Amino acid sequence: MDKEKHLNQNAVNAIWSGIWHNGKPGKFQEVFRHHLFVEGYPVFKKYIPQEAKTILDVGSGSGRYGVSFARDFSNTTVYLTDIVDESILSAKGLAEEAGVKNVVFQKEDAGALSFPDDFFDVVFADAVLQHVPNRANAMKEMTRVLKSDGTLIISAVNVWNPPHSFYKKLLTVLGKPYPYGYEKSFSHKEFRNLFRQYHVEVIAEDGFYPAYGMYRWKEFYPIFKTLGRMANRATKILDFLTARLVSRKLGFEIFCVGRKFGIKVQHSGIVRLPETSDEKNGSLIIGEFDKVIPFPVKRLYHIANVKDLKAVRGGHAHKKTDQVIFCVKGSFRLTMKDGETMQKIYLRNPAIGIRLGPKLWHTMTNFSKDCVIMVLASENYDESDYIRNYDEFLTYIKNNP
Ligand code: T46
Repeated sequence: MDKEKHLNQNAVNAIWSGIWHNGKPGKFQEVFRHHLFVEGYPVFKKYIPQEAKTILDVGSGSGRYGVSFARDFSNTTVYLTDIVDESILSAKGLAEEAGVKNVVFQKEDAGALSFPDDFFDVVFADAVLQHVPNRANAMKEMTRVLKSDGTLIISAVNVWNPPHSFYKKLLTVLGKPYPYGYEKSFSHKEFRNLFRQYHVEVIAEDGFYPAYGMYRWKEFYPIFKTLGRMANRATKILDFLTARLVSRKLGFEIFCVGRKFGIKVQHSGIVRLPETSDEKNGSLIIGEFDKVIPFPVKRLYHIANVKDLKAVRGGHAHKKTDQVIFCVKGSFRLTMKDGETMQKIYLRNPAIGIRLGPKLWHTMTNFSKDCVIMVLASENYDESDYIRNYDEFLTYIKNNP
């Protein structure tokens, strides 16, 4: 496993502005020929829905992915964004060369995007999260600007690509420090957990170019150029026989594709609390009631210490009480029924609450051992406000549409 050096955002920006500054005009076509891109692009492309109208490329770098999406999805507007001016310049040059017009260039910090909520059909970030010092902010922002049911695609270097880890070690031993020594390698498990934490349902996992780690050794011995190519062919055959198992597990880069969940039942909604966080000092989540809670709050209660993991709580609806439910620690499953539609959601992010309006049947199950729930309610406790029988609930909503 990598031992990451922690760099702040300015230091990371300085590294990248140096890299793109060297990408002088005239060399732009080369980025399309780079092996990593040649291997990666077709694998990413198949996860972009044909009907996507807006794609955000976060940390677009040279622009090779964003420009290619714009070329291949001509009814889409692709927003290429990067925190480094030199990257934007490189990407603009590439778009000009490729002759694509359906592109927008914007300087953006992945951790503080200027776009409104629920704006993009696809948010794509190739090999960016591994460079971002504040990953929580970047995840929060990327999922904020993504539409409900939109597609999130995030890739990073794979912790399970031994040739790459070895390459980094060898550079260090030879006194040639790896320029991105601070980068974090990811596993699929980490991606899955991260996606779930931000309420994005994982729909696919993939990876590409397992041989790249070895191909890079050509820097030390030229023979590895040939061996890397041979290894690449071998992995392609193995992938063909194993439904891409080798690339998915051992790819130099791996990625996760997810769909942002949306509320499908009536009388509900998502309440997002602003959050500031950093990897070292933790997070601060703020709820100014009059700004974020859609009703005046009269009561707060917590549910905790659920010892029986098979416990079932809730199993009722309210006639008048409006509520927002948060999982401040651990996780649980919330099932909601409005009489026609049922929806199940795992709550696990303390900054994301679910509104439980009146006339919405709700049940809480699958509690983690450490689960702590917090509920804000519009009314004080009143047992006569509860409907605790499902048939009665159905009759009630029929008579009180
Ligand atoms: C809800 C879900 C999300 C009170 O006396 N005062 C209160 O403020 C509350 C919330 C409960 N109680 C009494 C009523 C019951 O005798 O505490 C007992 C347990 O309540 P209940 O079985 O309703 O707990 P849950 O977890 O099933 O439901 C609670 C809330 O009651 C309910 O409004 O929407 O959490």
